[in-house]
Amino acid sequence: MQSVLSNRHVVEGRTVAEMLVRIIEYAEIPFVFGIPGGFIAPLLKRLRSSSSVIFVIGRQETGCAFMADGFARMTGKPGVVFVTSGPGALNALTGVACAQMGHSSVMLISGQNPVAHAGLGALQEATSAGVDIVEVFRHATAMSELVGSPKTFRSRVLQAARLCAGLPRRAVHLSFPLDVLGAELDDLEMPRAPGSYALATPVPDPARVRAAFDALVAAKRPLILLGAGCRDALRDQPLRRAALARVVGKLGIPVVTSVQGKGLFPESDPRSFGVHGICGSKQADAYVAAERPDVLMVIGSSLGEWPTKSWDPTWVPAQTLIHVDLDPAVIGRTYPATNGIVGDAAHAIDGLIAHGDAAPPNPLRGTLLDRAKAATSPFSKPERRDLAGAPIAPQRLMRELNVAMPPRTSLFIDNGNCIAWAVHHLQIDPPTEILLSTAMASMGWANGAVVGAKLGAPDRTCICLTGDGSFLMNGVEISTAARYRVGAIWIVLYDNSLGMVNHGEHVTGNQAYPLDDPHYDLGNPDVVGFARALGAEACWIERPGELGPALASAIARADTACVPQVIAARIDPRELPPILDRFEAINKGSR
Ligand SMILES: Cc1ncc(C[n+]2csc(CCOP(=O)(O)OP(=O)(O)O)c2C)c(N)n1
Repeated sequence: MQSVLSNRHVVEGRTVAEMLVRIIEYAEIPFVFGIPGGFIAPLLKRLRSSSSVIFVIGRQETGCAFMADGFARMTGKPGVVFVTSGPGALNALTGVACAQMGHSSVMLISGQNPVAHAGLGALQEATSAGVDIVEVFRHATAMSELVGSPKTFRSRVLQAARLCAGLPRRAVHLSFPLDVLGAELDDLEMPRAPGSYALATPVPDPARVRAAFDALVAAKRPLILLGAGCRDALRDQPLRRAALARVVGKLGIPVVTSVQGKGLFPESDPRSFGVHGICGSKQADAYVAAERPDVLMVIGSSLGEWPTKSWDPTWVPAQTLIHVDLDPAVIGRTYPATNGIVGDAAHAIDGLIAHGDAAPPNPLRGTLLDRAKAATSPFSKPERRDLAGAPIAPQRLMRELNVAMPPRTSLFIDNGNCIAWAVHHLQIDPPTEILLSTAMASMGWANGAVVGAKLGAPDRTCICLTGDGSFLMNGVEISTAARYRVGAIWIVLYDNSLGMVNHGEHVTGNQAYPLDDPHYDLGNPDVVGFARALGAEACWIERPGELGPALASAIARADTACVPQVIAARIDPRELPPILDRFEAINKGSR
């Protein structure tokens, strides 16, 4: 029965649990990730009878939250996770916190003991008599609340949906006592798509954008930095991307991205100087060192540790820093902004494009930029990209990966040396994209995220690039992928070590420990055997030249047979990852 309010709908089923699943159905969210447990029994029962929502049962709740994060990033819809109280919720904590810090829409729904048992020592007690799950998540999400009565159900769910689906995206948590899940609702009216209740994003003040544009044009050495906050503005927006490239080309303004924004602006574009920051491009470093930008416009980056090279003060102009962000709290946080603009990236970029199209070209500056780029390689040790022999040099492997990835690849980078290899050595052009979770930087993140991503975007090639330690931590979600026939692909950098830690200690310990020191070695795990046992098709590659054919056949099998694919590459642990500035920053911080 249709309500008198056109955007509201009367739903079938009377209980809170039935309503909750119904809302997910109406929002056209096809998957809920999670692991069952007694305190969410009414939700599980309702999920069994859903005709449009599949319950993707993961192997560990952290992985479920990672999967939801990957799904959300691919689809723009919230990734929903159902877990039980106590260990179920606690296991999800790291994954949910990664989503919160990575601006990804993840909604965690946990169950807990019935209200009548609160404080009486229930199994997996979720109040302060046990582990207070709502409080735990309050410190790691944008909202964590107990829905203690059917009467507050509607307002809490709408509030959570608003926060989760609006920009900037966030993680939220709602916890339901078992008896509340089973309780009947008086009011069955709910919005058809709760996400549509997300607040409109603030539009940047046009006068300030104009002033920013004028400053860039008047500058002697301008620079634009695009962060991950530009993803919605530039992903799947070829016209806006092309227009931006046209304008910065015409005006001779170089563009860098943050680590998280890598590839949002095509890195092969003549005006791109790659990533500025830890593991970034040597062309970006050379440009800011030689030219010392006098006007810097930052769009959609919170200017945290990565893009600022651990808050290096030297590259940021004192006179003119224009900083555009949705979150006023980050504007001017690291460096004083002379023109702080609260608003979304799309409008800011569109403003620059409109003014730029009307402005005269500056071919002279373009020539200077061409020269600056030609003078420096983007790579710290370019010759190592050609290394032959086994084990494979990671630099060489990245070079080969760049060629082997088909267009429209979504490459999820885990946390370990693979960040450094990928961020420094890959050149990413849309529609291929690179996704990272470098704020929380949890090992294992990409291993789960790639599964949710491929579920959300089956037409894309979804690859997880991971170290072997991270693979052992969360690669178990291969079993989930096999169970639900998800053709996600893993490339495992196999060095039999927690390499990043060993390399960091090598560099900061005056080389007291060799690069292949066995202290952090993993005991030669057979990761190919592990992957096969979980249901993947898997192979080793040992030498340069083997990745291309292996990846081509993995992609074909992933998409035709829908079987997860794992390629384990034996890499040389003696190659130093290009992340030495971060090792040095840690070293300084510990003194
Ligand atoms: C959950 C978690 N635990 C510990 C760390 C600290 N840490 C960062 S990288 C790393 C080693 C990763 O090893 P591996 O996945 O094998 O990648 P490699 O660096 O060898 O390429 C560790 C322990 C972390 N980031 N996340």
